[in-house]
Amino acid sequence: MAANSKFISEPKTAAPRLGVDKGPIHMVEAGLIDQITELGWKVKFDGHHQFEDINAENDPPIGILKNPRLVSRVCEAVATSVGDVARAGQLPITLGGDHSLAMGTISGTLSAHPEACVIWVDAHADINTADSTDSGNIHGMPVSFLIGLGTPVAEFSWVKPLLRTDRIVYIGLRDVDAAEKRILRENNIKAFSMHEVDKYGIGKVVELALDHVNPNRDRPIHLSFDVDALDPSVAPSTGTPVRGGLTFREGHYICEAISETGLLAALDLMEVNPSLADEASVLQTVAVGCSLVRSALGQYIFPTMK
Ligand code: Z70
Ligand code: MN
Ligand code: MN
Ligand code: MN
Repeated sequence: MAANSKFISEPKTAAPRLGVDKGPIHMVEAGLIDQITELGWKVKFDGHHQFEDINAENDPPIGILKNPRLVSRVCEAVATSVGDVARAGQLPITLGGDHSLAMGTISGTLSAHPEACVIWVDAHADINTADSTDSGNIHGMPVSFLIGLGTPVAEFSWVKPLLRTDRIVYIGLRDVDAAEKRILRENNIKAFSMHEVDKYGIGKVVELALDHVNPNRDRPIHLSFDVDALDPSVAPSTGTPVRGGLTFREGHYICEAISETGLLAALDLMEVNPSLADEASVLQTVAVGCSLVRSALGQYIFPTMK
């Protein structure tokens, strides 16, 4: 790792389903900061991003996009924070929260590391455009904004289309809208769905994913991990659980393998939603979220192995 220092930002956005903004604080209260300090990192905790002046009354839909001003303002603030931290040679970690936040985190990463690639681990492709979305949920759209697909939305004009279609790769997909499948195909965007995870095994899938976006293993990596990529039996407390997901080990393997490259430049751990389940499920999901972050930060490396 370039710098033995990191930054945790803990943004709140208004997801259409309330509660996803409470995920981050649960992970911090579960001891995540101490846990990564224990791994040898120097941690700076930035706290929450809150915009309580924007509410349902003054944030009506734009087209069918829900909570557009709130999502845009939070993401823009997160882009600035993540960009500043990344430019300082540190590793920004963003805990969410709604996955729309990745518009901010990836914008920040690319402002600091234009050559960076993105590994997007998710049950969903989150690549609907303003034209193709059926739900109006912006968490189903961040990738299209980052690439610059579809009709531009003025509210999000600060998002620069800096992400190249050959610098993002998906792992874990299994709930992709028909319009999204078309977008992926037309733009030649590489995706390893659960079908490929079953067929090749997670070790091969991560290797192929890295070969695609990072053939020489020289580009900084932004890992955007939606906890709903994991099977609901592993991570039940999330907004849109979809059965048939990654096992506990497959999820951790992805984080470990990326850690092992030494190229991790930014990490998102998103969609932990403690309001959606019983207490045991919340504790389990929060614990898994913390564990994934630790794996991405090198927990698996035993001194005798290096
Ligand atoms: C669906 C849509 C979804 C979560 C994305 C999005 C589904 N394709 N769920 N992220 N948590 O509404 O565009
Ligand atoms: Mn969401
Ligand atoms: Mn997502
Ligand atoms: Mn998802």
